[in-house]
Amino acid sequence: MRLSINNIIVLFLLVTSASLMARSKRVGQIPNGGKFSCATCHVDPAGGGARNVFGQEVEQNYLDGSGNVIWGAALAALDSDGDGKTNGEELQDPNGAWRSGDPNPGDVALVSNPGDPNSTTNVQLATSMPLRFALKQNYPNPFNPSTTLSFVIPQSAQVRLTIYNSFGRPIRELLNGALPPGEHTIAWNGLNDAGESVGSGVYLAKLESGDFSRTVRMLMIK
Ligand SMILES: [Ca+2]
Ligand SMILES: [Ca+2]
Repeated sequence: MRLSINNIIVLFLLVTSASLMARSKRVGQIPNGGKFSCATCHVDPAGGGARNVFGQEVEQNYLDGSGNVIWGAALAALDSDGDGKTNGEELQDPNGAWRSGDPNPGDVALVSNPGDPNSTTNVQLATSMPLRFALKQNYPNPFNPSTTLSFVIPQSAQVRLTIYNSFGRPIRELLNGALPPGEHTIAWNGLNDAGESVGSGVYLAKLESGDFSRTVRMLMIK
């Protein structure tokens, strides 16, 4: 049979639309896949041709037998483009819990491209838990001569961090002032307010902010 021009055009359109459908189907198999559409997986934003690093990862390891994207914890945990954010963080689904057909997770404005290292979300994940007050155990512990304390405050607040000796007497005010929300780290060099090196023993670090108060025990061993 000789193919007429019309037949060739119809054939071409069928093949093209089939491949376009396959592509747009895969966009729907990635959380917030519509944000960058084909550019999520392809170098050319119009789609087709070479895949970017995320697209290569998906093609090589995360397609099932029918060519469907296997989105889940494993793919979400990788940082395909090496920009310091996991694929899941970039797509607002850090744990890979989203499934095709679910509403898009997180905040679409914060979605960045997992295949483009120049596209990075710098904003706190909209899906992450709200920050809560916390004071972490000092590190190292036991320590000599210095140790580090980390704490989290959920909003801008007046914060005081004081070191007490084992008799409950304050010996060093490490911090007393307003801080922005987030995690903060401060070192204690083992000196008291008089600038003297303290001796071996148990010390307490107490974080206070509004109604919040938390204490950790620290051990200095010389
Ligand atoms: Ca990344
Ligand atoms: Ca990126």
